[in-house]
Amino acid sequence: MTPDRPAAAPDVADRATTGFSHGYDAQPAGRWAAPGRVNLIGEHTDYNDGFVLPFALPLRTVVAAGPQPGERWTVRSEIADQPVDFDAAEADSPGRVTGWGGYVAGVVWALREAGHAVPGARLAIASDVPLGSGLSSSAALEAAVLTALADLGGLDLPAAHRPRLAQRAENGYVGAPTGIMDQSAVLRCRAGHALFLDCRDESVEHIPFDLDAAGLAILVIDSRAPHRHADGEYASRRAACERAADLLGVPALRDVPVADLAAALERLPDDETRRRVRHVVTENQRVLDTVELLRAGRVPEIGPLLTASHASMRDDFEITVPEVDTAVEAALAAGALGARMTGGGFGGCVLALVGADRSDTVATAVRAAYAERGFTAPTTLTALPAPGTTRLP
Ligand code: GAF
Repeated sequence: MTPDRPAAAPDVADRATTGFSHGYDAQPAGRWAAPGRVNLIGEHTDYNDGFVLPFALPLRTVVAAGPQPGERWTVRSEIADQPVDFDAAEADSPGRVTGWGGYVAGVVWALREAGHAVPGARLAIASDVPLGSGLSSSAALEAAVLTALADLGGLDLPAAHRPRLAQRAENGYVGAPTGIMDQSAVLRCRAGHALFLDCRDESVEHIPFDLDAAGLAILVIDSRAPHRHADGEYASRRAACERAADLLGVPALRDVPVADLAAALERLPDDETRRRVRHVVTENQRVLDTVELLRAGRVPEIGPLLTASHASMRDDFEITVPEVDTAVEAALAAGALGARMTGGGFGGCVLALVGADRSDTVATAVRAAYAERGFTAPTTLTALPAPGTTRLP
């Protein structure tokens, strides 16, 4: 997003180092960076054991960290005046540490619960990932902290196990019933690629996503819509999907192929449940179709799938709000090849697939549509697929 701080502000990694050295009067042992993400397509499919296709953003959260004696963790953040400090007993009590510190304590809890000897540490956090915009700032924080603690403690933690641990922090300590997509994206994505993830077995394929070569760009538009009851609505969508899978006698909605959708819908008791199921089943198919097109190098042709995904979220899953619908409509009217809300919904960001030379025109059109409706002006970013979590040199 267009950052609020001046363009000449220090780089995020330098800010984390400075936060550490000022806060602790010492130099960090290392710095770890984790990106935000956007999801190209596949929304609310992850907790249905389905498919998703996110890619990492060039916006990062950086954690500078160093050891601390005993089982004690101290965390400073550039968004807080006071550090958060907790010991093993607090880390072992889910929900005890609240606010942004809860994500850090949650990672310590998840690692300890899995039997790892987590080293005491001092940490300083800086981030360019906007909070509350649906770009996975929480997963970025979890991933950077997890990777820092794993490296500092020399923990035996295979890369493929890390997303589940980070997700466990969020589900079990913070108490948000999210799926596995965001943590997988920020930990496993590769530059220049989208991550095709099967959320049932967590197998991945890195799909080349070379927007430059295709003469295209992804414009990410922060809708700036206030999150309206997002947590409760997310949980209720998840519960509805699980109930529907029970009614249909399948382990998860992933097990309903699109060819069997009509028959499955006939077995469901009400229109709302039918629409929730239709979204998930058709969205899984749209992910598979998008992957096929990308594999064949037919990038512009994914546009209609993105737009169909948005319509499904708006009409069947009912997770969009006027601001995101306006952004999608204005982007399409200004020539975007496809556009959709990305992330959990009820606000957050919209992505639009645009000709590389149309990015400014589309952004201007969205701003104009917003002004006409009296919405808070949106911010925009042109996103290229960036790397996942890394230790910085
Ligand atoms: C949020 C959740 F964290 C993800 O797990 C996923 O369900 C997404 O919403 C919707 O696709 O980002």
